[in-house]
Amino acid sequence: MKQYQDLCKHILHTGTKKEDRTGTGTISVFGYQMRFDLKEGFPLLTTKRVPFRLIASELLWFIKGDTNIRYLLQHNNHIWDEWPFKKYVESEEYKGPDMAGFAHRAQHDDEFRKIYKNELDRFCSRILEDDEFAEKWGSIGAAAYGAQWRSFQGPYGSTDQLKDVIEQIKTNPDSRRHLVVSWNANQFSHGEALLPPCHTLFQFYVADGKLSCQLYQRSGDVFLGVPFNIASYALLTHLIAHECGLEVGDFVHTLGDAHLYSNHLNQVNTQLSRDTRPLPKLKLNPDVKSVFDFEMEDIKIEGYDPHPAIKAPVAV
Ligand code: DHF
Ligand code: TMP
Repeated sequence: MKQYQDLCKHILHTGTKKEDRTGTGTISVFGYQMRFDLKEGFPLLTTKRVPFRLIASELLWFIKGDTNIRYLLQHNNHIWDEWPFKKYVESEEYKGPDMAGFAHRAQHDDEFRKIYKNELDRFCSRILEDDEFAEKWGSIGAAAYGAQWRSFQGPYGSTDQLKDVIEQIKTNPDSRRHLVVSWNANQFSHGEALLPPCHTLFQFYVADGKLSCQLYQRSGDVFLGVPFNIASYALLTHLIAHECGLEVGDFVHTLGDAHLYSNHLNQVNTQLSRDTRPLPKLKLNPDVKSVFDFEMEDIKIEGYDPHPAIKAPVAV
């Protein structure tokens, strides 16, 4: 995927050093757009292995309207653990060893890392086993994606944006209003979200029997989050096209603050030194008709032959 390599190079060559909320430091640019023709293959990076299984289970979690990490843990998906964990260890209810600044400390202090991993494991086990604990501490916030897509709250009640947009694509394909918005300014300004949504808005477009999608992402962690986000929206576009009897068109990815964290630069350079390989193909179970009925076993990726995975710490 040359588009992604070009984005990394663009940030390295033209980006500005910028501090950030997590205290890690970034190189950043403002405003960037990539376009992927989904007919040319499924846009999963080949210059490092990206765990598609985690992307698919996260997307099914959003589609279900779920915001509790219990579903992810049941699918052995740990990409969201740190944020509910942070809320828990900063609360009155937490009585264990001090976890202040755990993400930074775990990177530099081996002794601490063991204690932290142990606490995080215990947290995850309790989310899985204890309903009350999961209810109280497992949520990534009532203003998170799943809730915004399926039950957007407003003065007129709740709106199922995803269901509505699919219905509109079927019945009124030429509409210029096929939008889903996750940015509920009112809700998170009142402390509802642990992380205000990064992918803030997406729009569909139908022409020549093909479904295209554009995402506006306000903030993009180009090494860790963005490869997931590209594949996730590509998969969503495929699922909706499948239900609506359309072919897939383009995925257009527009980024606001597109950044490389200062502790991801070696990893990015390794990635840039590798050749891109042919893209894999997505195979959906033809017997499943509705976006809302897909399960993990109905979604397969074929012909994925990437370079090895590259580890990097996530900024919390
Ligand atoms: N915060 C930050 N700073 N960056 C993010 O990308 C991010 N993404 C979130 C939540 N908060 C975030 C949700 N999505 C990973 C990928 C996506 C993601 C969260 C984490 C990640 O760590 N990916 C690893 C593999 C992880 C694993 O195998 O469990 C990777 O190498 O791609
Ligand atoms: P921010 O809220 O301060 O912008 O921090 C969010 C960080 O998470 C930022 O580095 C972007 C990154 N991110 C992604 O890149 N993709 C995602 O899907 C999510 C949830 C976060």
